[in-house]
This record gives sequence, structure tokens and C-alpha cells, in this order.
Amino acid sequence: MVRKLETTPRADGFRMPAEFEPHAGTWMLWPERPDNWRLGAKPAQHAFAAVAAAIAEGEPVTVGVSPRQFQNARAMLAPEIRVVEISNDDSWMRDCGPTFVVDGKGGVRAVDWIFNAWGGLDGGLYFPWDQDDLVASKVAEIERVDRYRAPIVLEGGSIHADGEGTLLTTEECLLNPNRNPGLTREQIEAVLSDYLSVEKFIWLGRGVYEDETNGHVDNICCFVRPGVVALTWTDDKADPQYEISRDAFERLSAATDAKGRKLEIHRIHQPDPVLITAEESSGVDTVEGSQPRTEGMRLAASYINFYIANGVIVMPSFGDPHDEPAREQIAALFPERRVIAVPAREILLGGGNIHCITQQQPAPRGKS
Ligand code: KQY
Repeated sequence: MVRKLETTPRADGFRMPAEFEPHAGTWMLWPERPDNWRLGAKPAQHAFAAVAAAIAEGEPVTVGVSPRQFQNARAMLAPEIRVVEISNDDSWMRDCGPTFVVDGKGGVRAVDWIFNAWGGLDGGLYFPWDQDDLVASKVAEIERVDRYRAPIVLEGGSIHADGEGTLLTTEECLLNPNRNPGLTREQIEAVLSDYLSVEKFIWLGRGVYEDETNGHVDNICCFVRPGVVALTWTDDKADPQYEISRDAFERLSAATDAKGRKLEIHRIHQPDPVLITAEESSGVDTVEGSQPRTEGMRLAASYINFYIANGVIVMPSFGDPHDEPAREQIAALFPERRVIAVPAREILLGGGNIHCITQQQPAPRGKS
């Protein structure tokens, strides 16, 4: 029996592990909506399939897909990838999927946050989002893990944990009135503390310039290992990203983590600004209430939106001169993993990147 629990992970001895801890596998969803993905999502589907194949070099991958796209996804995805039918409103498993927690005794459970499509009717990216909000519970059912329904709106891309009690997030997103308008910073920290077993919060100010998620942390900064973070950067003082990254650098420099450590900060230079072309814009259906994809709009391109899987790092590339220096830096940060760069412009055109479309399921820890 899969239970919906009324207690909290902290009370039950569960914590959110870091992404760099061992995984049982990765969950993804399959893109199809034509008001977000150009040309009926076909270019994005190829990009998602390439991401899934890269991750599958290190661990099992499951892709959830709507009934309409089941056969197409099965045909486009590599045979070793499991395809299961999961209705959805779009394909951002990081954000609508579960945050898994572990107890160190072989137990794995799911935290199922309330999802409101990045802001609900106050700046959210589409309506409705009811199927997305069911995704975490369906994943929990498929995996037969018990589930906590958390009492706040939150997306997985808005938090990073070091697995040792520290949580990294942004004020722009978590304190945005379009998520949990009745809650103060302290009240949000209290809920996160109960549901993730974290003690120390490192609050950055804003996320990447023009990030339509209201500044998810997973596009600007991530943990490489406890005490070590990577931060998106630009040397161009005229770029609006400069002030955002400089402020983040100062906050990180001043911070200590839950274990009292100062952070080692690695700056990874962003790609040159990525703008939507006329051809790309014309391939997206116009629907009132959906995020516009207008020619010339700047996309929130960042190398930080990579995914840490067992044995591999899957990072986005953009056909940009900064791709190779970023790949070399990330490879040096993860010497024990192989870095696979996947062309990710088609994912970025939908408003996010590789980290946003993936969700790790941790391996049970401490099982005898
Ligand atoms: O970046 C993400 N975590 C999700 C972006 C959602 C964009 C929806 N169009």
C-alpha cells in the first residue's frame, strides 16, 4: 500500500539528499504542448531524447508521457529508457515531480509540493496545471513510496540541498507573492526545515536575468559537493546579469553552511545572450495565457543548469564560445564523472534547461 502521510519527513527521520549522492534513477516528462515548444515540440523531443540517452549511460531513466504521445515517445527514446503514461500539462519534472527524501535505513519517500505553474494566475506560465500537480503522486504510486503532501507551493528547481543540512534558494522565487502570499520568510523556512530536514538557509537575491520561473536557484547556483558551489557569471558589467551574479557572489562569500564551513565558489561564465529568432518564434502557437515566445526575447541561458547523475554530468551546450571553457570547468569540478554536453537550445526555448527537465530518485541508503 502506498500511503499519504500526515506526519513530516523530519519527524519520521527523513532528509533530502544532495543530487550528487547515489541515484536509483532519473524521472523526466515528455514535451508536446505547441504553445511552448516550436513545431509541435518535435525539435524539443529530439533534445529530450538526447538528454535521456546521456543520463541512461549512468542510471535508469523513466519518462512520463501523455496517452497522445505514448507511441511516439516510445519510438523516439532509446530502448533502455522506461516509458510510462503520466498525464501532464508540460514537461518540467524538476518542478512538478516529487522531491525524494531518505532515512539512511533503506527508506525512500516522496515530498509532493503544491504546484501552481510558477505563479498561478499571478504571472504563472499556463493554465490549467491540475495534471502537473498530480505528477508527484503518480510517480510515488509507480515507485511504491509513501508520500507527504507539503502545505506550500514550491517547485523543485527553486531549491538545492547539500545533503548535510544546508539549503540554497532565492528570495525572488520563494518570497514571491505569487507562490505563498500568506507566509513570511521564517514560516517558509520552518516548512522547508520540516519537509527536508535542513537547518541552514542560504538565500540568494535573484536568479538568472529574464528567468521566467521567477529566479529558480537551479539556473544560477548549485552545490558541487558539501562546501563547494558553482555560480553563473559574466565579466560584462553592462549585462544585467552582472549585478545579479555579483550580489550572489557576495552573499555566498559571506555565508557559512550548516556545518559551519565557508563556501568555495566557482564562477562559470554564461554563454553570450541567447535571443529567440524570428523562425523560432513563428513555430510556437500563440495561446492567451501562455508565456509569449517573441522574436528578440532573451532566454535565461546558463551552464549551471546541468544534471548530476551516477557517473555522468549532463550539461547544456549552446554552440557558444563559452561552451568548451564551461565544459572543462565542470569536468574539473567532477573528476570522478564523465561530462556529456547536449545541445540544449531547443530546451532553453521552452523556458528552462536540463536540470529543469530531470528529477533524481535517490538510491536507498544504509540498507543492509
Ligand atoms: O526552468 C524551469 N525549471 C521550468 C521552466 C518552465 C517554463 C515553462 N514554459
